[in-house]
Amino acid sequence: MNTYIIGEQAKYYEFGKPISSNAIVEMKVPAVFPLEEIVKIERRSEIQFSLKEDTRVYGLGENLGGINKRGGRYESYCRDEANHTEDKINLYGAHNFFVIEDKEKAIGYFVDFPGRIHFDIGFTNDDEFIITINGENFGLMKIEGSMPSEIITKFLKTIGKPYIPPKWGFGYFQSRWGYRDQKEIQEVVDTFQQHEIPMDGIYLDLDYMVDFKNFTVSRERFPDFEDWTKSLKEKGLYLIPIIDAGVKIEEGYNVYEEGVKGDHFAVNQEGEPYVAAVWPGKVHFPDFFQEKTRRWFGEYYRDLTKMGIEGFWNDMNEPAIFYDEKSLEEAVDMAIDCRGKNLNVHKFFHLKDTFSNLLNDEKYHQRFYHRMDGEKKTNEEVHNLYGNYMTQSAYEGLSRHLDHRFLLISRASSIGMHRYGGIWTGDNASWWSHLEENVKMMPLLNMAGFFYTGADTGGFGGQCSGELLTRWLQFSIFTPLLRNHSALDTRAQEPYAFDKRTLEETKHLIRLRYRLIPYLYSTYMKAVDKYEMMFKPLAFFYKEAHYKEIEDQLLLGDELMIAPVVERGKTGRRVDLPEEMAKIEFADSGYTVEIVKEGPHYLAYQRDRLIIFLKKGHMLPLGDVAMNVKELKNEKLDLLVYMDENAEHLLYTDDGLSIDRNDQVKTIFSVIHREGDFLVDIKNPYKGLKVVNFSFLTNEGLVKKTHRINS
Ligand code: MIG
Repeated sequence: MNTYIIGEQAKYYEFGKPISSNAIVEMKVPAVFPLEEIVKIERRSEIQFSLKEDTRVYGLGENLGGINKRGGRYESYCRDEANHTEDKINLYGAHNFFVIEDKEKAIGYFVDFPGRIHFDIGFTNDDEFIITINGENFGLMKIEGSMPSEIITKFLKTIGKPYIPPKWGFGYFQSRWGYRDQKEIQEVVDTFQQHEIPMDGIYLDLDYMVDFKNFTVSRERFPDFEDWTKSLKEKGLYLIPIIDAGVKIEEGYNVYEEGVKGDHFAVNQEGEPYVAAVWPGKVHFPDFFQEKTRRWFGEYYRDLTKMGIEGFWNDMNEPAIFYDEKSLEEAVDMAIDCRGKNLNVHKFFHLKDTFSNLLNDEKYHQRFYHRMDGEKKTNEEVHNLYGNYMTQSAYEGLSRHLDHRFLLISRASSIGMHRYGGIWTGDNASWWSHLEENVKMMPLLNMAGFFYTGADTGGFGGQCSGELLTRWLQFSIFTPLLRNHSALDTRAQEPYAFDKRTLEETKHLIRLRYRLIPYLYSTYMKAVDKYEMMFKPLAFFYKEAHYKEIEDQLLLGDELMIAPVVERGKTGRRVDLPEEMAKIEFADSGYTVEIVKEGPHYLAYQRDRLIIFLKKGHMLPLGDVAMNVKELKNEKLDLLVYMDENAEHLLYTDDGLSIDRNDQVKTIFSVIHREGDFLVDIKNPYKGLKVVNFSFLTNEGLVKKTHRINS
């Protein structure tokens, strides 16, 4: 075993010869420290921790089950899981970082391994946390610190800065699997405009392609794609096409032919390109583990950037597999064998299960191989890196094709991929419990480095109600990625597809999102620059056991606390304030503020309101409403200041597009409260800022003051 130090105080234990998981970017410096007794290695490896009465375990990123993972079991193994029910132990991401905390101390661990890992966190035995790693070669990073937040910052430094989207990525996006063609999508855009609901664009699902072939555009359904894309973009609207991992096997299709010629596809045991079936029918999977393949695949994104596209979503890259040739053949043979027979119940169910288990059967992963630095690895061994490398390929390609930032999200991910793109959290459903999971998952995704992220607002599968969409938006207007997306054949989910009440409520919320963009964008950038989470559990900052257990209230940035309603039929909810805060209640016509004392409260929270909390000594900036980010000028800025002796706020006011972030242009607002007066200073006011409307909140009430910028 070798031991290293990474950065400041992250220790790294190397067992055997780990396969790089693409996660750590900071240098490993050899150092000597004692062997952890917790590790046991036989063909598989086991790490054991004992859990005390008050031990909590936070982390594992994209997983169900809330913030404190104790009492459950989970798996790191990227999976196309279409049904996120409570019993599911893995989803699309493999995020092997967690923090164990008890009264005395907190320690963070990252298991650096690209294959299957199982986490039994006090599930089998209440006082035992057992990690089973499916191999002998792996790394284990250990980080100590006084608070989880400090440990997480250290961890984020070792894995490198998260991907930064363009500012327009903070807009609202409408999406639907099932928008048939250009005409239908244009109608969606027009209807948003008629209702004066802002948006920054539309995600294009499978149907824009010809026969599900990556990097093609159906001329039949999208007759003038280039001109349309460009004219939308002039208005500040972006189209974001989907790219799937599988490449259709079809003579004459350039990606297929060049892929075969260049040896770019993952191979079977005989060394032939492996055949699986997904949307296009039979496909080969690009072997993203080869550098030359990453470069090769990344070049194709140019076919679409040439047409004006500046954003993509990479889907099915766990990779998802409907069936493979061998298994389908076996299943069909079995069915034929059953023909005409009087099947007993076991045979019948075996037959039935054989077919339903074809979908995403994990044994396929042993049948194809990746080439990694000249070595052949089964997909199973390095499974969690597939989506990671696909997204790296896209990122590097897009960085060559475009001279500014672009939007890129992926479904499958592992830690390290956060440097190349964001993630959406996959095929959730229009269930209240999934809104709640969305809330709880956000901070855990941040822990794993994924900052540009969000769930399908309103839910992907199932039928959404107007009430659910409104309540969901009351949360997701704070998530960097804000996309309303729904599945084929589900109830229409655009804000105007429900009743008048829902339209009014959702329109109001989406417009408010645009007023929040200066704040959200800055909060994102600060989190990136300071290696801090954007969404934070109360547990990471407040020591009382009571606050540690609250998972449906989150801190956002340094300023806010949010406490969304995640249940049907509510007109209020309990909110626990860990300190005195200003409650801001938005209604159609503006907002009201009120200072609320520390402790538990039952607060009215009507559907047509939005309630957030501002911490003392902090400010909330609110910009203008605009129909999209391009049109956001923010000549006038409202600044609500909950005064302490002084308060300061920093806004990132760069152009939102440059890769160098124009040296991070920032505007700094500061206020000093002295002898009943509020002394204001604005440093480096951004271009176009004319008026700042201050509202100073103190125990004496609200004082308003207008500040004009002389230019
Ligand atoms: O097998 O492209 O998660 O967002 O709409 C389903 C169709 C494939 C899964 C994605 C979803 C997308 C859908 N895709």
